Amino acid sequence: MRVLLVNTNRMKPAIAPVALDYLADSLEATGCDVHLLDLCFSVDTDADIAAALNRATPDVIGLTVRNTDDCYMSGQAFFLPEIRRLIGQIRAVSPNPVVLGGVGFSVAPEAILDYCGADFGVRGDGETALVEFVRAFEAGREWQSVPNLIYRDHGRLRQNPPRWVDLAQVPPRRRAFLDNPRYFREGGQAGFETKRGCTMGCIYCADPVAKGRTRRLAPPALVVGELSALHAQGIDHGHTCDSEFNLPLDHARAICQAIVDAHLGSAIRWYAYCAPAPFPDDFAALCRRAGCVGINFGVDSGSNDMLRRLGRHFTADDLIATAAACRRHGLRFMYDLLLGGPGETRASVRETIDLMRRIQPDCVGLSLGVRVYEGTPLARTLRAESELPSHPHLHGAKQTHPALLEPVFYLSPELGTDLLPWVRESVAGDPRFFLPADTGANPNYNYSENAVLVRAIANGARGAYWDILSRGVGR
Ligand code: B12
Repeated sequence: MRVLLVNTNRMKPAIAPVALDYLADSLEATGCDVHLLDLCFSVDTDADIAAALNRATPDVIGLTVRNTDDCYMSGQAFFLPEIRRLIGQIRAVSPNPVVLGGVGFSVAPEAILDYCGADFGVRGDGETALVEFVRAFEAGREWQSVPNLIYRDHGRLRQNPPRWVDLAQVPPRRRAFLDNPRYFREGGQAGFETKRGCTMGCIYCADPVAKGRTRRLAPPALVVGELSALHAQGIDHGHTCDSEFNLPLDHARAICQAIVDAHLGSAIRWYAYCAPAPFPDDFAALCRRAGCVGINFGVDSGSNDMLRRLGRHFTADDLIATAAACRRHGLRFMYDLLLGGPGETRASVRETIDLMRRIQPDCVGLSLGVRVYEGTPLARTLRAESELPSHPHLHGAKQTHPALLEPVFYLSPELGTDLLPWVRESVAGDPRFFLPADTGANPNYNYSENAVLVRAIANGARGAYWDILSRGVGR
């Protein structure tokens, strides 16, 4: 069977769709002939679609939808209309099934499938599901046995029960399907994954919705093999693709130790998303020995009251201790804020900004307004208060799909109006704070179409985007 895998993410700097490397490995291991259409670098998407379909004559066409939108209140880029249009172009050339998958897709899979007019969808892990879908399609079998599959049955959408992939059973990750060297040249880093799933209860987060709550841990040898494969292609800067690398801590330790044992710690510099706790001192030391050079901590707030409301499991004291551990072991670190959630006031924002000024992380990413995603506790609470999407405290798209597809953001009414000038003033020109693009001198904390980053990477900058921006490269 011939399968065409299509990358639909065209944001710049270019981020490789890691998923397609993984899916290609699994499909090829079962004898499929797999082709790539990477629209990220395309200058004429319609011509490239026609050419790829004519060349590959695929039996199945799979599109990855990593991002439905940029998840940033002052940006509000919404990608699904373009993906719907691309599917229209595909249909004009090929009658064969179009399958959607990806983390963005998996947040609201049925609604997105319907919106985009695709034939099938896979929610969550794709390795087994896509292989089994292709087999079922080839054999003309029914769809019921294909895990995670969404399909139409007599005009109604049905979703098969999920089956999580056992990451000890996937083939070695060769990282050879995509043009990873080009992504490295133009995107400055390569993603790699150490686990899936999140058990935390943060009220706004779409990760448990898209990835499930069951943790699937990648064996350390799989991760080391993947990093070696990237390194052999000249790629020496990486970024984890997990929700929070240090949860569970034992697994993160095992990954770091395996990287050290494989002598990759001095060859590769990598960055991770982490939770602010647990982050013990010896773990910080081990991370550094394993080649980790920087961490983006999902902090959200410096107010204990807000942390509790957001469903976070740590306190402001943890932020102080974690910062000290990073400093002691030479890790650069960023604290990521999510301001404006339920209960946020100007006093709690002030408290947070003051704490950041005291702690002095290398930089502070400031997002204002909380993207409300279908399936999250926040969406449920807001729905109980008022009909969605017409809830009075939702901002953004004037009209949005009932499944909240177009970007909408919650902003606490207690914050009042004219917020951005006030935030800018509170930050008082401190260049460590990354703000929305329209706020002037500070670095723009939206990595979608970020021209400063694109330029810096073209000039040789490598690493996590916050690190590149905070070093002032390209400014
Ligand atoms: C790591 C990461 C980053 C890193 C990337 C590092 C790197 N070099 O890869 C950085 C920091 C750069 C980043 C930036 C951004 N990110 Co980001 N990122 C992630 C994260 C944590 C991992 C993505 C990933 O690669 N996962 C690993 C792969 C293997 O998983 P996967 O794509 O889900 O694929 C699996 C399945 O979905 C399925 N599958 C995938 N495709 C297909 C296709 C088919 C046909 C099938 C059948 C199955 C299938 O199979 C795969 C294997 O099982 C996700 C959240 C998450 N936990 O996934 C957010 C996430 C993707 N990011 C998000 C956003 C918004 C952004 C930004 C736009 C933020 C901003 N405004 O700046 C930018 C965009 C950057 C860009 N230029 O593209 C959102 C997207 C939300 C949405 N609904 O659109 C996410 C989901 C986080 C969130 N919950 O809000 N990000």
